[in-house]
Amino acid sequence: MAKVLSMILAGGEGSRLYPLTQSRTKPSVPFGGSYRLIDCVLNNFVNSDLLRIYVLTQFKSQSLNSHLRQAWELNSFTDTFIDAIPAQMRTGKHWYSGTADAIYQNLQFIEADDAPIVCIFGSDHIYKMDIRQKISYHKEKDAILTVSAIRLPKEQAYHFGIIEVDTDGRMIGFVEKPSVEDAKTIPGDPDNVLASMGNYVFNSQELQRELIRDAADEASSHDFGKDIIPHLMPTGKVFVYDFTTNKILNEDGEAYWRDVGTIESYWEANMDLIKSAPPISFYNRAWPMHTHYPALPAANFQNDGDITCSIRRSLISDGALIIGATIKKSVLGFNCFVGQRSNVYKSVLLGDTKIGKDCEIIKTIIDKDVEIADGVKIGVNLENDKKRFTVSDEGIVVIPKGSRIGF
Ligand code: ADQ
Ligand code: ADP
Repeated sequence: MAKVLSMILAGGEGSRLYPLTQSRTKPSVPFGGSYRLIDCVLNNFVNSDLLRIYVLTQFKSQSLNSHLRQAWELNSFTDTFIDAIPAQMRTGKHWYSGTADAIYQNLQFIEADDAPIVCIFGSDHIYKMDIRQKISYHKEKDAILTVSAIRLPKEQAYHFGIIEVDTDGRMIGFVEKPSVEDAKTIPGDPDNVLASMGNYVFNSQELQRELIRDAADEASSHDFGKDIIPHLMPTGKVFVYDFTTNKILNEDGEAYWRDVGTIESYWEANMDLIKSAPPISFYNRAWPMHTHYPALPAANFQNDGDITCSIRRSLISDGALIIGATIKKSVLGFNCFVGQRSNVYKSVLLGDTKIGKDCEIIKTIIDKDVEIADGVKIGVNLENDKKRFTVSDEGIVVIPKGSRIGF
């Protein structure tokens, strides 16, 4: 395998995930009890043995930096690293204007590196990918750029770059976030489109040339989806990697990929983890999911006299103390306390949460450091909740970090 340099775009503001992104950048949003969103892409690289990684940060990056340091620091004598690069205005007094500008402003790290292949991946998707397989495909096709793609329902087209491909895998059409009406569906499959997964394998030389050209183009928005892909496509050397062909060691099953850009999709992706047959599994020991585990005792469940503790189909992280409460179809992050007779259902607790006695918490996302007094009901009367909290169109209540409710 040729030498590979990887750049992770981790500067996303994540405005549609507000208020979870009120105090932190999107890749740092906790997920699945023990993880943060960025852990998926980092595990993909680490498990693919690709250990030369720059993580480009910008907005509200403190908790992301802290997580990278605690979970992803590489100490080795070899040429491997996972280094955060904060936005430093290296090319002028402005922040990153688009994803291509984020890479352009750090071009010196690519120029200084002798890796012929550069991977550029987003950081806010839930999936597992053996990236080596994508790089092999890229080389087989003699591509200059390879874009990963997945089939999605046509109704979602406006969130994604929509691709047309020929029988050889060559990209022959690309429109960034078209309207649903304008999106080209897959031939013979009028209900679905082929969407870009926002991750790219480039030949380093061509990438450098293209970024320098794009930076000088005043009409460009300096974005991979809007500018770089459409500009490179006519060369005939942009190829499309079919994610469904990617196989992870010891696994078969459907390819799972979720963009968790909205409160609804974030909640759904958490719920996916606790289905009786989860569409993505973090249990494969040949593909471990690394993260930072704080020094906490194992989860503890206790009855209180006649009041039984009932946990059903839930993920509960370390440090939990659940006394005489019912937790069903929920995901609990580190250090959660739930008191007697409380009922937590279809909810996602990000951690450091304290729920008192006799509470009813339904379909609610509770950010970190939240304390809820005895007897509080959330998610039961949505009209009432809307006066106090963010409630998504689909009826998911979100409690912001640090809230104290009912005191
Ligand atoms: P979007 O997801 O809308 O579309 P974008 O918001 O630009 O693209 O984010 C891409 C990645 O870059 C994310 O991981 C984000 O966190 C990060 N990012 C965004 N702005 C950044 C900045 N200024 N600095 C550093 N990092 C930044 C893209 C593609 C579509 C594709 C979807 C798939 O443009 O074609 O379909 O991803 O989700
Ligand atoms: P998140 O809500 O994203 O999980 P954390 O609460 O874990 O964020 O904070 C991550 C890091 O941010 C901490 O390890 C600490 O270094 C820093 N941090 C958090 N809150 C503060 C604060 N009030 N003052 C200074 N640093 C803080």
